[in-house]
Amino acid sequence: MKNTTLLWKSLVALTLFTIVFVPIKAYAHFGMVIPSEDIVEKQSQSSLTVNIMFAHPFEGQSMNMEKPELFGVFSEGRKKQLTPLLKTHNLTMYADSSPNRAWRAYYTVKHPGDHIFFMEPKPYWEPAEDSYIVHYTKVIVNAFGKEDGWDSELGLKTEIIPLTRPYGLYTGNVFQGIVKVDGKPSPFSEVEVEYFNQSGENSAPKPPFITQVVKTDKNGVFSYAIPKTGWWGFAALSTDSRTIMHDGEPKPVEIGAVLWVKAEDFK
Ligand SMILES: [Cu+2]
Repeated sequence: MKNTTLLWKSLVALTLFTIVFVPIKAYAHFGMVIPSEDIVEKQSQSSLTVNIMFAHPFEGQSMNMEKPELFGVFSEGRKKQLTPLLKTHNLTMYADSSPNRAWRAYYTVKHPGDHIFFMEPKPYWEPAEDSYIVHYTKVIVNAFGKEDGWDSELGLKTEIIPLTRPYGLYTGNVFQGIVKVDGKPSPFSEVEVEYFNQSGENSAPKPPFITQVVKTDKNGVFSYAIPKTGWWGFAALSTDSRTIMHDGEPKPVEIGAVLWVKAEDFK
């Protein structure tokens, strides 16, 4: 009798242990806006291909993405709508078994200065998180030697404003940004950091290496030292005050302020 009780207790304990310790961390999603060049020096580089996708950048998987709500560029102090330039694009990342819908725009940079490309996607329903996801995504392209405007605030719902110039970064540089939600600094909030593992040549020694996590300080500022050459994405996550109905139920909306920067090694 006693033994049976003990057996049951062990079974219950084992079950609880399994439930509690099953990994709950889903892959990190990132809105992505990746231009063919982040520093345009000459006319021959000025026709940019800008790829827009929603993906797991390290693990090489993409999601089907609806046409973004808004795509544009901010330069010379003004925002220009580029949504009509968007074309669908079949994207197969290295771990995708079949292509997924992504977007692409061709844009020619005509004048010197910083160009901030920004994208607001349609809410993406993620069953695994029982939540919608909206990643307001930015990338900055510098043109023809004029460094002016990269630290401008566009007034997005949530936004990372770089404190470090977001181009011409060496591998190993510390990158800093301030996270804002509704125009106010967002203290002690989580920023996920991920490497765009384009070729799939890189692998993580253990799962926590895939998505790096830092938090903002009391002023909404985060810092990250970039360990490898290539594109790096920063996604500052929070929950929107609005909900969106899904199958007759209001569901939370994860909003992300995403910024992509490129680091390079010494030549
Ligand atoms: Cu996903």
